[in-house]
Amino acid sequence: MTICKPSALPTSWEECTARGWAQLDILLVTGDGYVDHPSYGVALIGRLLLSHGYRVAILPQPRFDTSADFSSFPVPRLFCGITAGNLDSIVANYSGNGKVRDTDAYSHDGNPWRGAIQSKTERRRPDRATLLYASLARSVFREVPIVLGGIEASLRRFVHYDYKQEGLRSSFLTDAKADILVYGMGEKAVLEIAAVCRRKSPFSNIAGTCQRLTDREMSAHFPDFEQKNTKKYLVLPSWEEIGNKSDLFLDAEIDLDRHARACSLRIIAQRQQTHWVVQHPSPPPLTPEELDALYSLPFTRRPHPPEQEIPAYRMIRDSVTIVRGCSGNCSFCAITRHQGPAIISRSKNSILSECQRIAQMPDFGGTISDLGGPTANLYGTSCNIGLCKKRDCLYPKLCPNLRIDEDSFLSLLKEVSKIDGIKHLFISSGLRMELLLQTPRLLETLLRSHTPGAMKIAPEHSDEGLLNLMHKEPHALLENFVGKCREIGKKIGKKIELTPYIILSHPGSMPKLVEKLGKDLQRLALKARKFQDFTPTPGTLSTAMFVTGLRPDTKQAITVPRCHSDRQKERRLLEKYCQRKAPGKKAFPNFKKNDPGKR
Ligand code: B12
Repeated sequence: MTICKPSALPTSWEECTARGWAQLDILLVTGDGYVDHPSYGVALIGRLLLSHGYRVAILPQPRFDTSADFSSFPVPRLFCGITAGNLDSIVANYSGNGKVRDTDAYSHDGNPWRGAIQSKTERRRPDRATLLYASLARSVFREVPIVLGGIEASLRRFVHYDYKQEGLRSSFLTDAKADILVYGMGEKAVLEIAAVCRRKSPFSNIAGTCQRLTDREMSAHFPDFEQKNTKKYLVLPSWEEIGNKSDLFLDAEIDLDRHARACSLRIIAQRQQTHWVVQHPSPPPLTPEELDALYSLPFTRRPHPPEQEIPAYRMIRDSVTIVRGCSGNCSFCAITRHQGPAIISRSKNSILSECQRIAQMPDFGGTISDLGGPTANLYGTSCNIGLCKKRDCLYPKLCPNLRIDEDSFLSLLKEVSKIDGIKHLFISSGLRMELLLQTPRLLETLLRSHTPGAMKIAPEHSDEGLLNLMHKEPHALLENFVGKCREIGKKIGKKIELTPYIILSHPGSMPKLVEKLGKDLQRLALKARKFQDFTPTPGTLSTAMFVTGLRPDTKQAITVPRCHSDRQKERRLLEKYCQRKAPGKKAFPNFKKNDPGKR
């Protein structure tokens, strides 16, 4: 099969003219080094627009003390799109404790600075990059619509918390000189925006977007808004009301979470100073066929310019996304509010052909590093009753209506492993334990052949009260799972390593609970190598708990380790346990042989 050498999207006007372009339709600005790979949001959006005939260029990590990099391009004919990159710029630039990161996985050489790493002169990506890039674009491309998108803008579309600023901020639409904001996965919205710009029509009710409207525009867009029909509108507490009573921030976040889970078609409105920030309903998620088409676009799967060394790229270079969406609804994760709870699985043939393309790349090393997504083993799952409003398929226990298709994942692993040139096939994305306990053949196959070193599991904690606040499965399930894995290990004659991911200092936590966690992990002979301090990132329920000190269900007060010393204390405590040797006592008091944990 001959492969014609695709080329990445142009990143300079010279590269555009080299393609014979006399004009540019769309310029996409990103805070990351540019990698033409489907794991990169801006690359996917750029390729999609190009495949629809638009002339699209990418401006990666422009300087922000001058508009020169923006004006090095002609004024785009349709719009200028802005994203901070694959992560929120504050998450990329600062640790959860607000310390400046001295590495940047999404920049050349992992160097967050434009000059030598020691210079620490100018950052490659500014804080709140979306805002700065939008104002630079506005200053150069005066009449052209500015379109915000990507994880940062998406999760900061309403009043949100900024842990670097240690305070609440209004929507990025309020602060940015921009015309419209694309939230969530942006394929359908960005194509509609391009078509509307081509027709030179005003932006109105585009699914998957947010707009900032004056009172007059509000009544023009929604003549019946004043009747406050709650079936049609969800009106959130306003910026002013939240400013006067911060508890209302939790109410707003609970409403947004419920709305996202239910994939509700209500229009959301939040008053912010003199305007309304309005969220139009989200478009239906992509169909599996549309997702397949997206991943079959001719990505080079390489950085551009090619000489860049981007650490995050190394992690995902030979990884394949097989599923979108997650219905785990963990309180500290923003996926529900961004990718959504609907599970979309790609077809086997589409995944196989992507793996074949990777295996035929000249410098392929023989290893497919991941067949994944937010949660790899939600692949192939579906719902018996179609769609419910709660979409809480995994919590507090597996929903009887969740259909798990063990065979489809097993046959996918088998067929990918048979592809010429593929020596190793790993699953590195998150795996849900309660689902694996329902698929013992898949679990055994993963432990036997598809786990790079230790299997990563995400219990996050062992205290039932905290697990409830985190919306995570009960501790007994971890015991069951570890017991099952060790049983399989004996059967296949392989020492099974499990790496538990742990979150410390989550709202509701306190030192005695870390002690308990340390003891529980010891008893299970699990070494916590990966534990992170809770980071109050925008758009999660846990962040709302962090801000208000209240639990979402009862609004009762909870302890929140906010100050550095409290967070350090938790970390030191668990580190102490991880150093200690595990005591001899019986490890799995609750593990019952051959009991996969009834549902
Ligand atoms: C897979 C994944 C990973 C993978 C790969 C990440 C990657 N792609 O490079 C790995 C495991 C490496 C990873 C690591 C981390 N991750 Co991660 N990750 C994810 C996950 C589950 C999916 C990301 C993904 O592949 N998306 C696919 C791309 C195509 O989607 P996208 O970027 O959202 O782009 C779409 C839209 O945003 C929009 N769009 C994008 N750009 C633009 C531009 C314009 C103009 C427009 C209009 C639209 C638009 O359209 C795109 C296509 O639909 C997300 C959850 C999510 N996104 O919902 C978390 C997530 C991004 N990760 C997160 C975090 C915190 C991390 C880590 C920091 C964790 C840690 N402590 O180490 C690390 C940091 C990365 C690193 N390399 O060091 C957080 C980020 C929180 C935040 N607010 O920034 C998320 C949101 C999960 C969460 N906890 O809430 N991650």
